[in-house]
Amino acid sequence: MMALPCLDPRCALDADDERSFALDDYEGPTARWCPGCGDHSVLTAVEKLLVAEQLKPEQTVFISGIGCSSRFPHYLKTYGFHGIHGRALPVATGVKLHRPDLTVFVVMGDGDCTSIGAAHWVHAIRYNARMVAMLLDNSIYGLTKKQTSPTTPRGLKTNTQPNGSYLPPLNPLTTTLGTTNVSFVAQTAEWIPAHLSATLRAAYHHHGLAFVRILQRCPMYTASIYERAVKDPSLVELLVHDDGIVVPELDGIYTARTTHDPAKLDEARQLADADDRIRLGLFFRDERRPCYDELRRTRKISAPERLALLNAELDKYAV
Ligand SMILES: Cc1ncc(C[n+]2csc(CCOP(=O)(O)OP(=O)(O)O)c2C)c(N)n1
Ligand code: SF4
Repeated sequence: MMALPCLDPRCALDADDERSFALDDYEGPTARWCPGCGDHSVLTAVEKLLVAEQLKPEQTVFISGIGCSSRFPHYLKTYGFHGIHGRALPVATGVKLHRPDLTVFVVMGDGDCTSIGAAHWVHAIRYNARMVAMLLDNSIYGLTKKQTSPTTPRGLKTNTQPNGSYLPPLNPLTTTLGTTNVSFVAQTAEWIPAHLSATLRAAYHHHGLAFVRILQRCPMYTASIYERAVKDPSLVELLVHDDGIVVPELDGIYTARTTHDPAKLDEARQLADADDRIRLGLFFRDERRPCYDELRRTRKISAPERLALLNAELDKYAV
């Protein structure tokens, strides 16, 4: 889908901008994640997306909470906000409301989004402001060194539950798909770069809040979780459809497939609920759902106009 023309007057200022951007224009300092951490792959895929879409660094913002994954904005030369644990989504919604001309990306860990940030998560999905929200799910609190998170698999031993996690893990896909006004839900895996890139591209072009759960390896604390699936493609099933995420490079490698029309919400919920295998692809998309940032958009007024309005109000009380 074509990006909407921006209504913000500031955009008109650079209509003649003929700059082109290379990787170097986005790449920040060397990332300090552990060797083999899946966050590196996500950063690479995001940088490639920025180049492919030629996003202006000064009009792109990455907003995160706190966690290993939330260090993301430091490693890019765009604007960034490394904020408060669990609060990336409300900050991002505020940014998008006030600066509709910016392209907003959100980076959250599973603790960040689905634990302390859970209330914000549900409401941000309902608000459906235009942004890409990435959940980098390594099923653990990484930064604070191996505590159980809501997505930790049952039985996995952690520092807070040394006898094994007690409860079945929360499913971020079904939770998101169950939220009123949800408009885009996809799942991908950072160890399949072609699928990751295609998913981020679809999310970027979505009109609304695109929620992408990225299965992420944490070799430090949850190395065992995706070990088998990384080596054996038959353990991964792709959702396929002409309106879904199409990745021809994976034909012949990932042969387990289910055809799913992303317009079908009930089917998406059923597919997301099954925990017998890893399913990747576009579960749901509906671009007709209302976006809060568009409904609340007001005409920008200049400082002299604002002053005139204020004076007119004050004049009402003049004696
Ligand atoms: C309000 C608040 N509560 C708790 C913390 C401590 N804390 C920092 S990061 C974190 C969890 C990080 O885990 P996750 O969000 O899954 O990201 P990861 O490090 O795995 O990428 C916690 C509990 C904090 N910084 N602020
Ligand atoms: S602790 Fe895990 S999530 Fe954090 S940087 Fe290391 S490998 Fe990555």
